Amino acid sequence: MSHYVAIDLGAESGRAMLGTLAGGRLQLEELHRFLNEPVRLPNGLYWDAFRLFRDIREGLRKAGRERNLKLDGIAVDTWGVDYGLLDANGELVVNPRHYRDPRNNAAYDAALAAAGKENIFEQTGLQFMALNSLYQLYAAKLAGSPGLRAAEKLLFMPDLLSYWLCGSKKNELTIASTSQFYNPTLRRWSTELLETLGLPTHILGDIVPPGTRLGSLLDDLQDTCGLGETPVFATAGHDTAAAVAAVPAIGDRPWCYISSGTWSLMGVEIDEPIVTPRALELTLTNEIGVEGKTRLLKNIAGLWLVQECRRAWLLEGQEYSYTELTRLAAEAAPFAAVLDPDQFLEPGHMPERIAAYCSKTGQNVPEGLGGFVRVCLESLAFRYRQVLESLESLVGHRIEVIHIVGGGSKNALLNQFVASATGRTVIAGPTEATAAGNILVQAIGAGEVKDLKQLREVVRNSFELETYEGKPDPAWDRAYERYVKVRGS
Ligand code: LFR
Repeated sequence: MSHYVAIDLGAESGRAMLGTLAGGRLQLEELHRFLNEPVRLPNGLYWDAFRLFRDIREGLRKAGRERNLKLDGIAVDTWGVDYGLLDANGELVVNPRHYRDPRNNAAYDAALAAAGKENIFEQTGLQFMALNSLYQLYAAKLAGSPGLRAAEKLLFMPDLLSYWLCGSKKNELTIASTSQFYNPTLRRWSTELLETLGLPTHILGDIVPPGTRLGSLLDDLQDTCGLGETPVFATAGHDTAAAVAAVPAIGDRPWCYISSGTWSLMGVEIDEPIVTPRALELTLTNEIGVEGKTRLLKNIAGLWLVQECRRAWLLEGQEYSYTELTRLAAEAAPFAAVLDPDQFLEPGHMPERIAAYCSKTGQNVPEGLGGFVRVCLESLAFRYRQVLESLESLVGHRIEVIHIVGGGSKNALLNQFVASATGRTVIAGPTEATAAGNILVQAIGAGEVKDLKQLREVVRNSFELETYEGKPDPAWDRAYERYVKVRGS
């Protein structure tokens, strides 16, 4: 029997998850859960990196001191794109900014003007989002950041937290591939692109594949946490890559995945990136996965809309859990309005913005909290159908099965909507795909699990899955046409 800890950080919360692997089955248990709250300062929106590290240490302390465990590995995964900069002494000279920091928008326009959209896509194969690390770095340059000038090393969030755990400064491949300065075709940093934009290239480090042992937990952490010598691994450091690794796919029916949480990441797993004008037109992205696979996918705004509605209602003193909100949505009238979820990426005033969008597009404003949530969930399902069609047109075959993994796969109403909107088979679960992927990639690194295929076998043996059969449904088809009109194709 072996024990691993996955540190899994999402945009709303983080967890230390204990994974116990025995007889080809994985059992997960939450050791410590904590909030991940961004900090708004006069000059921008940041992550509280030190606070996160303190909570990581607390999770490890629970494993060591409270549970008396000996761990076979620890690894960190986080959301993508954000990074910290270190000077030559390893001091943090630029604290990680939050990817929703508004200063990225201007830098995005300026970078596209300077380097050219086609050129950027040819070199990186990545979808265009102002939050990508490339535009964050460019924003720092445009602001004349002294931290950027002093920087000797760029570490993405999982790299940075792993450095604080074990002292090794490496760039893990899956997270590096979300930056938009990694070239997935040549499989190396796109230094040419950084040079075109006058950005430093010496801050980029060695890229290591997921499953690499980075080092051992530092002595003082061993002491505080009551752990002995413990390997620290680079797992699939990008949470989406970890989740995709843990998709319980089997058989010959072509499948796609939706990693569902704050974001919905919808895509397919393929052997080589597709960096063609058509991929650019569809704004699909080629990120790298476990075993060097390509995650051809699309970012969709996801449950963020519901999270932000909930937060707004909470500020008004109306407190509802996600389960209650989903129940209200199930009771609300169908197809009250349709919206493009990707128009709502910025934080704040979500219900008001949704209402304004509905009025502007000549639709009725949804009624009640349930009405708003239902519109968000139905619109997500429409967007999934649209992205499914894009993926199919690019890979050139029909996709039969949609695997929904991650926290969002608990939402049975949304799962049913997806089956109805697409007419495909939906398989939901595991909800803990990211933590499972994190741990099982460590197990590959430790030589306990052989490869991605075996990893998926372990996942299938370990978690219950729910299946929803989709049948053609004229009411959904009509509503989808309305959605396409409102959104524009
Ligand atoms: C999901 C995710 C997405 C990435 C977004 C921002 O948690 O990692 O894959 O595009 O967060 O980093």
